[in-house]
Amino acid sequence: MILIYGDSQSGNCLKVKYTADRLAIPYAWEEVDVMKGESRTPDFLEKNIQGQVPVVRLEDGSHLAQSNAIICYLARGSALLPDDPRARSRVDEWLFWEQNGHEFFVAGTIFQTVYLKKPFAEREAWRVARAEGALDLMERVLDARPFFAGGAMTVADIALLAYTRRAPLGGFDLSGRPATRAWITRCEGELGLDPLAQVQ
Ligand SMILES: N[C@@H](CCC(=O)N[C@@H](CS)C(=O)NCC(=O)O)C(=O)O
Repeated sequence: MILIYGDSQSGNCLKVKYTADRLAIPYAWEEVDVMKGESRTPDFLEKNIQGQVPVVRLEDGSHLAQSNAIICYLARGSALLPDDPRARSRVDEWLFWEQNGHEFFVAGTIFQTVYLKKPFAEREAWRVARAEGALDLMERVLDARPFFAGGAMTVADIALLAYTRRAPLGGFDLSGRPATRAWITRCEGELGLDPLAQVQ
């Protein structure tokens, strides 16, 4: 059985949980408290030299880090990750954007409000502006199609869902983004997630 090292407040870690649950992959979960520095101990750095969660110990005893690498590995051969090279490239496009154009801004803001307990008024304006832009971009995409890579849910949606459904925790208002809210509901339905969790 695989072992997921994760922080259950972290969207990057929840991506891995959502994917494993969806694919009925058995796993054990070991909680790592990043705020206590548990991802930076010598023992943890042996598992992931990058000093971050999520990390997964695979069946062969090796470790794999980076949330999007992990979910692609878990989803190989399933409908969540198409085999066709062009279809796969559409999934990759959004996975890369999630890390470079969304996570740093949206998750970075949520980190400040949830982990550091900053009031919304003290969020970093530049980061919030970039996050709002990312959420606006998502709204435009989802106005035109039901899922990021086309007509069916893929790991690209799971990657983007993790922090977008928790965006209100960072002070982001999704009420004026109906296509995004409908997509969140669609993904939550596919993944069997409690809709209330998006604002917890
Ligand atoms: N790009 C990485 C980001 C991982 C990441 O930022 N992990 C955070 C928790 S969400 C962490 O472990 N922070 C603790 C640290 O950097 O010491 C991924 O997608 O897995």
